[in-house]
Amino acid sequence: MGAPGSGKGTISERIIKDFPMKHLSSGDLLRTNMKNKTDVGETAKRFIDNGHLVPDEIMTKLITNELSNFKNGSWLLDGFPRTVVQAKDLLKHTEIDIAIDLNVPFEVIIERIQGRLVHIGSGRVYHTEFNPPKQHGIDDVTGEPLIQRADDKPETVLARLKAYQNQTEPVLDYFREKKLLQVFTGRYSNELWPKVHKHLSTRIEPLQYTDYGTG
Ligand code: G5P
Ligand code: MG
Repeated sequence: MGAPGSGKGTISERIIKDFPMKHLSSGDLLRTNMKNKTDVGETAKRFIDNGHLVPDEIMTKLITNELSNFKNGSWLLDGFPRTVVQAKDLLKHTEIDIAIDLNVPFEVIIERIQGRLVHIGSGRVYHTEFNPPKQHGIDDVTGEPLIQRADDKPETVLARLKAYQNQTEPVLDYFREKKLLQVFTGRYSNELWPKVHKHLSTRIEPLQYTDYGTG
């Protein structure tokens, strides 16, 4: 859990490097569908481009379908659930052990999102200063071009933050009541990372600990 730009993708990449887990990002899945012009992608685009959430029934179907491929082993959901309806549907479908919330101030987020570059094929995220690619505008792994997300325009970011406050913050209370929620507060992913690693290690044996410093 975490607002747009709070670092869910960044921390997720670190988690799957250090823990034996699979990563499923609802946003990456939607962007792949948009790129491939599937029916889901075409419908989702209308909502995403305006900074609105995609309707619950589409999202729940999409994610629970994908989760059925992850029957064995541990997995990490990034960006789902985003409404209380989605959270209830998820728990009807499966159990979860931990909900992590990255609580980063909105003013930090707005500044960060302006510098984001993404590789659509893999979902890898970069930042012009915080995490620059080795070669400007090029993905380190595939050599393919990086893009700025269409929904990272300032006015769309504001709509996304509003959707987060109205529709997603109540999910935090839902998980808190179920005693699943752990909140990590800070301004930098490097500051949150060791705490997230430690907390996850209480439930799943890490493969290693990668140190990114603290600044
Ligand atoms: P997404 O794709 O899930 P958002 O809006 O939730 O999109 P987003 O924007 O992907 O979240 P993030 O993953 O939380 O952000 O953050 P990130 O990409 O790791 O970090 C943001 C930037 O900051 C990057 O450039 C990163 O390098 C940099 N950064 C990270 N840490 C630091 C730091 O410490 N310092 C600095 N300087 N920079 C840093 O969803 C997109 C849309 O899909 C739909 C919605 O329309 C949504 O708006 N959608 C759903 N709709 C309904 N239900 C769902 N469940 C949905 N899921 C997606
Ligand atoms: Mg993301």
